[in-house]
Amino acid sequence: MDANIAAAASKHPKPIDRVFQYGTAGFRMKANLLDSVVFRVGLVAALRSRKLGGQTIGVMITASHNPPEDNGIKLVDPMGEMLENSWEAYSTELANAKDEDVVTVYRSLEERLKINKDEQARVIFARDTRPSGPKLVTALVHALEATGTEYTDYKLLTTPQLHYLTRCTNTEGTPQSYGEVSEKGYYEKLAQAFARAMKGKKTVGPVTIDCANGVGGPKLAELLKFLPKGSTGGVEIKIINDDVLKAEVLNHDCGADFVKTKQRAPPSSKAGNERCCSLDGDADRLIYYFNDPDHGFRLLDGDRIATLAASFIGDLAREAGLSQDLKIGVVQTAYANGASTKYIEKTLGLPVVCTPTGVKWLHHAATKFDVGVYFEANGHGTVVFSQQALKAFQTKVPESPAQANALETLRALTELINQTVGDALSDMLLVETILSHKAWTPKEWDLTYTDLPNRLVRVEVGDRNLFKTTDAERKLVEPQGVQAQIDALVAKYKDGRSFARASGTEDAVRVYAEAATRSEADDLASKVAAVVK
Ligand code: 16G
Ligand code: ZN
Repeated sequence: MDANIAAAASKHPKPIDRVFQYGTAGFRMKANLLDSVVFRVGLVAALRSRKLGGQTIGVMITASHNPPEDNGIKLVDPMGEMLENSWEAYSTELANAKDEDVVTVYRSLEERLKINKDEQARVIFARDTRPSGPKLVTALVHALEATGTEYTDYKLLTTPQLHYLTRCTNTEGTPQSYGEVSEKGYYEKLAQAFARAMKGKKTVGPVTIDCANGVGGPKLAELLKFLPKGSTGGVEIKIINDDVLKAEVLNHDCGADFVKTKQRAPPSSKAGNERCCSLDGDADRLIYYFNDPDHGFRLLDGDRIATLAASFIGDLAREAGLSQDLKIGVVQTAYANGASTKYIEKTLGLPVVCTPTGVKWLHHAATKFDVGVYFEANGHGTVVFSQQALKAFQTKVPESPAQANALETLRALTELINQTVGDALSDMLLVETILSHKAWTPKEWDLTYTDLPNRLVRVEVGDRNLFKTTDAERKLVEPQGVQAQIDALVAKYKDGRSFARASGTEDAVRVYAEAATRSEADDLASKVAAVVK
């Protein structure tokens, strides 16, 4: 086998002088640099599977909201979760090994991690619509074949679909079965749960969905075939930006990242005051928005989805007579608007936990609740339910028709929500369900609280690694003295809050600031940026 691995490795040489790092979202860069990385991640996937007794590991080839010429790769653990933290370092180690050392490092990891050489490795993988995908798949397959790994190529999928299939594969035939192990199984599960959760409620008008010209487009079109039709019990969906044939349009002037960072609708969107939403390039992020006749463009971001979901599920738990038994909480990052945090704590009466940026941190914190709602402001998030919550929804004997109703809706939500990872398609159906139950237009949703004006600035610095944070990235410990200067600035502004952190995906530091007025938020952000520079 060593000879096979060495021979295959030599077909995927590492670019000289490149240092790779498994970051917040795996490896991500210009696609033409990725060949050796993908090959070696294939080796890591095989090791990880064997380490876990032959459970199936997921591999996703995508660069999400990045431009079309980029690509990336990340690993999915057996229950559909992000790769365990310590393995990021092993992936980084193997990705940076010299070509001639690949086998040695592979065997050394096997030894250090006490991996059984005879265990059969199993991997499933998929990719998004980027033109570089098929070639990278070849590199991955070379690694899987050289290591004798059993594999299934699911071709084109959204990232959350691959997470779903990973979990289904590993739970098939057990009481924890997560669903049928097929793409069709995913659509059927979502569509059936949506029909149950809607319970014949009416959706208020159509929703326009911008698919970022990514893999979410064809997959949403597929999902539509399974969804109930008509505004009663169903939803009318208008798809835009679903061109996956022209490579250059992916994420270009559209998609969730464009809408969130530019704070405007995609130019291609002709929407009036109807609700619209945007997915990102691999359909794991979702942002809603609409045009308010009085106030113009209004963004309903991840914080809004979190508050909507938490309030709805909180109400259902109360109606079901379960609010005393279940701990419901919300997980956010420092980027969450201060007004959303206040609304959750004060109006909804629910606890909020803040974690560092990156889905793995939020997800982990959310699992500490019975119902853990987590969303990043950028639209990435989901809801996770504990075993105790699932059991309570199944076994609680209702004392009234209203209780029975609430329990049935809760059960449907646990099927509708993709609990493995944030899933734009599943989150969209969740939002549509909630708006229908509340008979809300986006305007009513928007009126639940008022965002504090805020500003995000990207600051180019000499070395971003000098910036070290604590307190869920809300405070800098290094460089020394910088935090004191930020504190002094913040103190001068009403409702002021600001933090600086090194980006995990770009060579820059990000500064976030919010304050009582637009001009104060802008002013605070630029002053803090000047301190950081
Ligand atoms: C990654 C994260 C995303 C986070 C972003 C922050 C995952 C799957 N993705 O894309 O959640 O918001 O990084 O980027 O965890 P930054 O560190 O450059 O600000
Ligand atoms: Zn994404």
